[in-house]
Amino acid sequence: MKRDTGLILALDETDAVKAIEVAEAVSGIVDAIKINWPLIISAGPEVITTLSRISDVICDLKVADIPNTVRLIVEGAVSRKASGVIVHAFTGEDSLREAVSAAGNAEIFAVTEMSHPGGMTFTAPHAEEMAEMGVRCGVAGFIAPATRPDRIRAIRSVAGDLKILSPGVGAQGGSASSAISAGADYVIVGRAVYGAGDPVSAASSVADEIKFLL
Ligand code: NUP
Repeated sequence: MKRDTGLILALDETDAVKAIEVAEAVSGIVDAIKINWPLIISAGPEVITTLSRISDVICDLKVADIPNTVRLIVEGAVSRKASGVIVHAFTGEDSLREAVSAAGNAEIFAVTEMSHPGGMTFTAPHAEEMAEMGVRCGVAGFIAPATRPDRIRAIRSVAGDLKILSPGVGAQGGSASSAISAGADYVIVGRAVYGAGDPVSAASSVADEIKFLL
């Protein structure tokens, strides 16, 4: 995945027609489009391939399963032209290794600590351990919370040069510039962009906010 603007759109729009419109409109401003179950369930998995003609696509499937099932899911996403897949790290080393192997040239991003308040209960206390395991397993990077920049710093201290993608900007209260300053390479922004009256101007203002920090 390139890094021009450091902005990844989280396209959780469930109206497929509107989703494609937003994707096309912001394609020059974002480095990738991340899609999640809301759009995949409403539009079908072929939306991965459709969007891949517009931008790099990261499938945020948060895969959390036994190694064989992880492989089947990751292969399915990559065969539809996903360039990255997000998986949970808490499933352990065997599942994470299988994800990396199934991805081939695509990138696996492991969730270390979730951005919502509930993420502090079970994910935060083990986030550094999960990141250490991710490094051993050969993941491309980690998901770490923009809502808690100090936790991005903690994950960065383990992640070395691997990528950190940070959700939680805007609607969840995090700030794009604080996340990048704390060590994130990319911010992931959803509602504050696709839900804005003018998604292009909303995306541009996030890109402007972080451009001198990249
Ligand atoms: O910890 C996480 N927090 C989070 O918000 C891990 C994620 N993958 N996400 C996803 O990022 C979430 O599911 C949504 O797709 C996006 C954030 O969207 P928004 O809060 O900017 O609308």
